Amino acid sequence: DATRVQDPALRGRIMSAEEAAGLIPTGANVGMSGFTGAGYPKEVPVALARRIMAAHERGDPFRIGVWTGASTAPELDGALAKVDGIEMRLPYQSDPTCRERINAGQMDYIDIHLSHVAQFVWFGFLGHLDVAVVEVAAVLDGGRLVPSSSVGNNKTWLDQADKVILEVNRRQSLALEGMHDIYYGTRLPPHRQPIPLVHPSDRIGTPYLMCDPAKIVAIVETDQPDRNTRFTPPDETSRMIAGHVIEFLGHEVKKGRLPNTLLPLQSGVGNVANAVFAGLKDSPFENLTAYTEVLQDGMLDLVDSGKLTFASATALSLSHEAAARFEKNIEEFRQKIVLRPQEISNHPEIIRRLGIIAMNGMIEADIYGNVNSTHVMGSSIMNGIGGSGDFARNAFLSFFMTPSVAKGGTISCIVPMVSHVDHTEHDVQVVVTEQGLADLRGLAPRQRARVVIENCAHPHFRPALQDYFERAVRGAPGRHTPHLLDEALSWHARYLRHGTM
Ligand code: 0RQ
Repeated sequence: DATRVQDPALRGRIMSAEEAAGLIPTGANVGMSGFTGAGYPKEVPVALARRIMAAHERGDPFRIGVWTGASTAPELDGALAKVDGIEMRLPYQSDPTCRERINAGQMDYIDIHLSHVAQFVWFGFLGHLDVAVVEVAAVLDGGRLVPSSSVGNNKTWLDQADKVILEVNRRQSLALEGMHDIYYGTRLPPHRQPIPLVHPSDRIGTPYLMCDPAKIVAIVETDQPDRNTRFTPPDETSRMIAGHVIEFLGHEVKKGRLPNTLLPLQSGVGNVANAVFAGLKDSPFENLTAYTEVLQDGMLDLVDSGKLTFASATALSLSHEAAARFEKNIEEFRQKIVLRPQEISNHPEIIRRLGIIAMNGMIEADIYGNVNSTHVMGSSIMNGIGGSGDFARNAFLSFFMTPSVAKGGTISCIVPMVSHVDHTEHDVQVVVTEQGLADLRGLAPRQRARVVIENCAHPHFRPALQDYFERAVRGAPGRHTPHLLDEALSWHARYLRHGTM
């Protein structure tokens, strides 16, 4: 039997993507699975986009709210954005067409801490969830579902939506069964209890998502693969940033502030994150663990090499090559990897308890250590805050990393004042560029400015930053965090006018 739908009663609800998309009305809020290009529905959103386009051609309005775990893929965000089918998007995206529409003011976007999304829905803060469209690896009996390559907010979507559409993906390995840990112990305040997770490998829930079968209105079968990000070997800049981070961790071990196993690692996605994990492979640290959102190639290599003994995440985000390796050795990886709902992978209580070492990318930092992760020149969204805030504020140690310059050296990523703030100076302990590392712990604002400029700024921009800071110290009305307000954002304004800071 080619179908992975074990419940005979539900087999009758298998239908085409077109028929399933026909069950989603205009104006609906739709909770879709998907996190960093893993485990997103691949058929229904494309069929829905066709339906929306046809409606628009007839002159009928048709737009929906799209809620996800995090970023998805061209077949979801891209397809729906291209036909102007998204009224409101949340909580994180990285799709070029979405970005363009959001920045053109044609699509609304709410950028939310990833750990907040599920509880905001339960609190009723975001309105009603009408439909869930969730990819699973298999449908078992009694409403038990084998989750796919990401968990994200699926538990909440299945619980909260009136109607559920499942995409059963035959391409996802059936051996994923048992890799997930879905915690059903969350409650609403004032009835909340401590979350009983004290080690990254703890299992506190069940391996299955649960869904009331009566709510399942459609099942669509697919064998399309996940997006799979292309893996590029770390470049020189990323390797230098990673080198500074690893040297610093070694220093912390020597000082007795960290054990030789470090503490559970979290890292954002991208080249720098992969470089950090590549660097850790050759480091003296042993028996590492990860408590993170996204498991990338670099982390999988570290599991393979035995350096990383256990990784907890909410999604896999692997290259084609790594995904194949993962599938081949999935039985072994299942002992060392667990996928959880994002409200648990990113939970502040757990992050604080475990003492996470958080490492995230940024767009820019200012001389006092405020960090902008999301906006270009103050007003255009890049992706979103993702989980960086969940981790940064609650971590044992929080790193923010970026090359010192962007766009061919025309932009300094260290600026007098950030053009948008995602992580305040209170949440940022270490700033790293390829130039060096600024350890801001225990430093007052003027002390922070000196080390950020000295250690992190590119030599081309360093004198101008020094000059700004010195004049601010002399001329600002207050000397605690000295700024010249007429000038603080002049670097960005100059870039917008002249194409260089
Ligand atoms: O744009 O490709 O058009 O040139 O920003 O920059 O250097 O490739 O770095 O891919 O690591 O992304 C902050 C966006 C960094 C990412 C950010 C331009 C630059 C390029 C990307 P181009 P790089 P990365 C886990 C945690 C928030 C979410 C998060 C991010 C593009 O890390 O989205 O941390 N973080 N989640 O040219 C103008 C500057 C710039 C700039 C870079 N100062 N001004 N443009 N760029 N610096 C994941 C999840 O939560 C799901």
